[in-house]
Amino acid sequence: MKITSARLIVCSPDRNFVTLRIDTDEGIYGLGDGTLNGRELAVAAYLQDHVLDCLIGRDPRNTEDIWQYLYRGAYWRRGPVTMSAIAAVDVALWDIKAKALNTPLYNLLGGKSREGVLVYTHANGATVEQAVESVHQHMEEGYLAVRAQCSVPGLAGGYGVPKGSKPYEPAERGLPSEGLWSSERYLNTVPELFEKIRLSAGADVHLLHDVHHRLTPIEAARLGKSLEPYHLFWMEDPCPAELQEGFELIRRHTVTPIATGEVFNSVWDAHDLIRNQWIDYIRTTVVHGGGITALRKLADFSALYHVRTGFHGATDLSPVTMAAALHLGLAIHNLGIQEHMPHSALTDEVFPHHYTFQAGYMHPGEAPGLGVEIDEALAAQYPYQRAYLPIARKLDGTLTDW
Ligand code: KDG
Ligand code: MG
Repeated sequence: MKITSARLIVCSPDRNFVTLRIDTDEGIYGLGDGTLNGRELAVAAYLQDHVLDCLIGRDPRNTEDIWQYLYRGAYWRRGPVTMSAIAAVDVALWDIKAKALNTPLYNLLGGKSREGVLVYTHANGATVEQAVESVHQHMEEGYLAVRAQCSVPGLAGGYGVPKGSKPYEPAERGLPSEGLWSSERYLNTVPELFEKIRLSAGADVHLLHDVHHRLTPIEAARLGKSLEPYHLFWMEDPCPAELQEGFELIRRHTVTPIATGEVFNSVWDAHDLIRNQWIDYIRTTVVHGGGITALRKLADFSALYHVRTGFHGATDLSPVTMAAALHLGLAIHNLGIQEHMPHSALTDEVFPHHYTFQAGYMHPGEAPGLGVEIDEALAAQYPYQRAYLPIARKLDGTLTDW
């Protein structure tokens, strides 16, 4: 089997996506996702200008060799743009390989380790009360695990809080907006939020929270400690993770489980976190972490240290990545949970797919390959529109993590 063409489809059905389609001489094609929120065109240019021509004539079944060719062979390694580009190719090749064998992708990754993938969704509110209500709504929809976020008093909006009645979407069209942040007010609000949720929702529901890199390690340690009575499933991205040993300090002070890694691109970003058991869940995604070839290795390495997966699954990862994550999640032994932030109806229309949600679990479906298509005619009606993630500043104007 030989690759005969590789081309990009960049579209914006409610938000931007970069999709790669690879075709073969046997009439089988595969899809890959290369979406990097706010930097989509950098990945598209990397693929178009430096990668796609190199694929022509190669056997798409040689996923390991092609991965090494793009990673090692480029000399300049890692980084979100490079690794998202490699992921787009890698996932499309796994899609082809599974379609050629007429089997769902999970069968090539070890087969089923479970009947469904436990997922969590997002409850948001401008106030504590609204967020509590939102948790209950999602429980009624069947979710067994819910992440809760609310605004800090006096500071409208912020990460995870929708503007108005539209579903929350992190990127906004146009140039970046700026908002305000106060760690002090935040640290005083979050324990109250989880006290109210736990009291009203009962002991069984899994509760999660995303700090979104906004605290220092000692502040995160305080938060983790204050959340212990509400036994969270995890506290996510407690602080920026460039300094891996910062997590040792958090770990020393709290038994609230820790998840991190949605911005990681390589096992090397998490090497110390994992081998020192400073985290409980690794969140690196298929799209930003170099594809299925790389994520399978990361999951296996994590398993040696009792670290489970909790792959990122926000709306800025296309349905192609969602499907890839579900196939991987069904197959690996050390699945923890999968994030599920449902796409808009329009996005789902552009990317028809076989994955399903039922009673708290998702399943990738039984279609050969990934089980995701793209309606190119519909996609063409929604061209790319510039959009960025917001910027955050402290009350004195200092730029801080959003
Ligand atoms: O593009 C940024 C989003 O993917 C991120 O803000 C979402 O933190 C996130 C999450 O946990 O879903
Ligand atoms: Mg997050």
